[in-house]
Amino acid sequence: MGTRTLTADTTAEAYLELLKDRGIDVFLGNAGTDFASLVEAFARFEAEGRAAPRPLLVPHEFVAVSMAHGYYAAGGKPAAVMVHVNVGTGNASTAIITAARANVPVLMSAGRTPVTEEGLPGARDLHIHWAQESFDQAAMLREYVKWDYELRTPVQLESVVDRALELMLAEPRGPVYLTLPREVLATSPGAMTITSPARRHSRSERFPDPARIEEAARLLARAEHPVVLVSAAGIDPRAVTGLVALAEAGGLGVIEADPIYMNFPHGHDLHLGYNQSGTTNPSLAEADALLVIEADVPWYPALQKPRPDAPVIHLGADPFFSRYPMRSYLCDVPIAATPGAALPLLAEAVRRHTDRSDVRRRSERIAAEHRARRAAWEQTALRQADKATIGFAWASRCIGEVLDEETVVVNEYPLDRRLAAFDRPGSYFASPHSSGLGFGLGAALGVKLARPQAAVIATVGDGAYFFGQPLSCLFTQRAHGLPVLTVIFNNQQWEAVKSGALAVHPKGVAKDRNRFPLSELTPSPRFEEMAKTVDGHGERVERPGDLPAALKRGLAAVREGRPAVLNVLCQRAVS
Ligand SMILES: Cc1ncc(C[n+]2csc(CCOP(=O)(O)OP(=O)(O)O)c2C)c(N)n1
Repeated sequence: MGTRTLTADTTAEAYLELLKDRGIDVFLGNAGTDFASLVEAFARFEAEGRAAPRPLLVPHEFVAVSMAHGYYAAGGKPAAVMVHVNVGTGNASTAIITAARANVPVLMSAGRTPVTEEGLPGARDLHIHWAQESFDQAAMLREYVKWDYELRTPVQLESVVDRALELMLAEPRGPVYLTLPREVLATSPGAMTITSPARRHSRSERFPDPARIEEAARLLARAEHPVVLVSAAGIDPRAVTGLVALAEAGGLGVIEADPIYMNFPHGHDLHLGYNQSGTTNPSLAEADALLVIEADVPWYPALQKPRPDAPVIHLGADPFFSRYPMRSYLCDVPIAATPGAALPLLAEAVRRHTDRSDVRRRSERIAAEHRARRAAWEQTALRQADKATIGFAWASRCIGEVLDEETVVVNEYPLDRRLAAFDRPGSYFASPHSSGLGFGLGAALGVKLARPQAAVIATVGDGAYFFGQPLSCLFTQRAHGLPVLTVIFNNQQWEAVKSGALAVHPKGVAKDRNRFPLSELTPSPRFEEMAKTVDGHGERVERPGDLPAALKRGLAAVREGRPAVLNVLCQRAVS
């Protein structure tokens, strides 16, 4: 059992050495006066060539946490984020909600205003030190983090950091919040010996209840139209392989329900398409057995429910979504398990229970449906090719055409998965369902940080672009060498807000007069010009025929290391 002695002058130095020892390589910071000893510590590590997490300044907290999110989703490693006291925590909070709902671990930390008014190193010396004190700073995030704590003394440093990491990584994962008072960071920790490597591991697969696997396999095997609905299993590539094996073992059709990852290859014959943004997949109506995998909203009950006699199986690390206040999907067979571990077992059981000729019959029928649906989607896109205005379907198809082995897309709403084929695990990330707008731009930078070789494309609406703190993102792209191609689907409105009004008031005055106050984003800015502020490449694209070449130019710019922004003037439906 190894130990290591830290040679740190301050607790800040010891903290960073400890993080590095525990495998935290990235420290995304949005600093204030609470960072005094961390700034000094990073300077020292640099001067002395000592190992520490890489510090990256990110000029907005929301972007920093979104980056940590993308970094974990694409690379499987958590990052540390630190922000300035209560005000920085406030700015970060939307992204913490998103990480919590997506079970993404983030070591979230913040300074605390100095406690002492005089007398100690680090005591209060600015007006903010009084006004930025909170009674309970962590209260702001407590509903969305798995644990919060304050480091009160360096004596506890190792125990506190290890507790944070252990809970953040225990299933289901999620963000934790640690506050670090300025005086504590500034004090000398004295001689400090830590356990190294750490002995507080909490990564542990959850294997399924064998009886439930058998029960599920029997139900799926005897159904004539068994259907899988999946949203978020694909963060683990093993789950994708397991799902392919399962679908092939039983002749199961797979629907991706508002997918936030690539869960099942789009081109696979058993892919039955998507259930996206308040729409219904036609296969839901005929399903006579349903397997829901890591899907909080597998269908929209107000639009269409499965047949009442169809048994429903839910599989996931937490198939009950315990942190959601209300959720009422029927569940005949719960399987609480890590999909990457459970799916191969379920595939094996389904293979045992299913008659080969049944599998062939179902698979052939689904494959024919798959081909027919794909052909219809393709027609929708092609019909938009020679319109005066770019349509969302055409724009999505053009993006689909530039995808290769190196490309990764982070999609905040507009890209239509039906028209851009993702077949590789880890090639697609979308906004988690809590949908704190603006996620996509920062998450794309995190993906690029985790996968420097990838060509990363962020697809966002003009609304999402505003929310994503675009100038902070462009700064971060240039400052830290993380160039990304941002494609703005600019429909000059918040269409989601307009559609919401129409859905609730289908015969209202807004519809009658075609006036939707609080949803119009006009006059639209020249977003493409923003790229120039960081020596990037910017273009405005208005005609369908111009988009393919513009995308190629944008990708060429990012391959040269320059941020690129395409401002694509388009509409969802074009006539
Ligand atoms: C932080 C936050 N504020 C507000 C919303 C509500 N909201 C959901 S979608 C949307 C509009 C998004 O606009 P855009 O990205 O242009 O896409 P469009 O709706 O036009 O397709 C808004 C304001 C939200 N989800 N998150």
